[in-house]
Amino acid sequence: MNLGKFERYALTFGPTPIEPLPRLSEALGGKVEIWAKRDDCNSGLALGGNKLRKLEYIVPDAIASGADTLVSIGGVQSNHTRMVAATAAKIGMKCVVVQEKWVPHHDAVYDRVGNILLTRLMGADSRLVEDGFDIGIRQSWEDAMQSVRDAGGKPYGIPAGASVHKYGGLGYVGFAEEVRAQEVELGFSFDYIIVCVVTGSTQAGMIVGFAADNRAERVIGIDASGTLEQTRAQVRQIVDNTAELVELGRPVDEEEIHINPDYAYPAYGVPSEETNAAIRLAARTEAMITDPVYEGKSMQGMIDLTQKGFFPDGSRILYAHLGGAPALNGYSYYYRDG
Ligand code: 5PA
Repeated sequence: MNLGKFERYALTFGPTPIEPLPRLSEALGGKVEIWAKRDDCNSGLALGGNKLRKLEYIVPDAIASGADTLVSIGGVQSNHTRMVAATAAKIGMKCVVVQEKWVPHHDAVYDRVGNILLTRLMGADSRLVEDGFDIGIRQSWEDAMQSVRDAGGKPYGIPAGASVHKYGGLGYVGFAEEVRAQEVELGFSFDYIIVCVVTGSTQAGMIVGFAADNRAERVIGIDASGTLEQTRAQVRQIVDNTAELVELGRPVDEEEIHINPDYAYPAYGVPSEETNAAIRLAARTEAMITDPVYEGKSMQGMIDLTQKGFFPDGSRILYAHLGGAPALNGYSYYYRDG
C-alpha cells in the first residue's frame, strides 16, 4: 500500500490521541475495554473534526487547479461545510457553501448557531436552500459552482462530506496507518473499530487502510444516514477507488464492508431517545461530548452492541470520535434539563 506518494497539506496537529474510557466501559458492564481515538480534537481550525483528514489530501489539488473559491455542500448544521470554510480561510481562498434542509428538525435558532455560525464567522458565503436530504451530487452544488464562474471566479468543487471526491478516501487510510503505529506503542491491537457513516469516505478509507492487515471487517460502520442502500453503495465505490489509488493490491470483498443500519432512526439528523441517552452517558462518565446527528448515533450503536454481547468478553473496542459537537447548539431544547 502506498499512501505516501500523495501530497498532503497539513491542516491537523498530527496523530490524534487514543485514550481509554474506563468509566464508560465500567458503566457497560466492564467486560470489554472501550477506547477512543480523538479525531474531534485534531486541529486548531474551527474546532476540527474528521473532514480535515480528508481535506489534507484535497487541498494540494485545489491549489494546483488555480481555483480561488472552494464550493461545497451539506445540511444546515453541516460539520463538513464548517471545515471547508475553515480550510478556505486558512489557505486564503473564498468559500461558497450550500446548506440544504436535510433535517426535519425545528428549532428557532437552528440556522444561527453552532456550525453555521462558525461557517459565517470565517467569511464563507453560506446559502440556505430548501432541498431535502441526499448524499449524492446535487443540482444546488452545481448551481453554486456556476454562480462563481458567472462572477468571474474559479470554483473548486468538494462534494458532500468530501466523499466522492477522487481523493476523499485517502485521509482515513492514513487513520488506519496511524492506529497501527499507535498499537505498536500500546502493545496490543484493537479488536473492533466503531465509526459513524453517512457520506461514506471516513469508513471507506478505514476499510482500505485496515484491509492492509486483513481486518477491514472489524470496522463497524454505524449508519446515521437512514438511507442505507445509498450509503453502502457510496462506501463500496469509494473503497474501490481508494484501494486502486493506494495500490492495496487486492479487491475488497463485500463481507469486509460492515454497516449496521439499526441506529439511524427516526431520521437523519434527528436523535432518538436512545441516542440522547447515549450522549448523556458518554458526557457523564467521560466528559466526552457527542452530537445528536452523528457521533451520538455511533455511541448509541456501540453501547447497544456491547449490552447485547456482540463483542466477545475482553474485546478492545476503538470508538473513532469524528467531531460534530457544535451542532448540539441547534438542539438545545432536548438537553434543557441535561
Ligand atoms: C460526519 C459527516 P462520512 O460522511 O465520511 O460518512 O462521515 C460521517 C460523519 N461524524 C461522522 C461527523 C461528526 C460528521 O460530521 N458529516 C457530513 C457533514 O455535512 O457534516 C458529511 C455529512
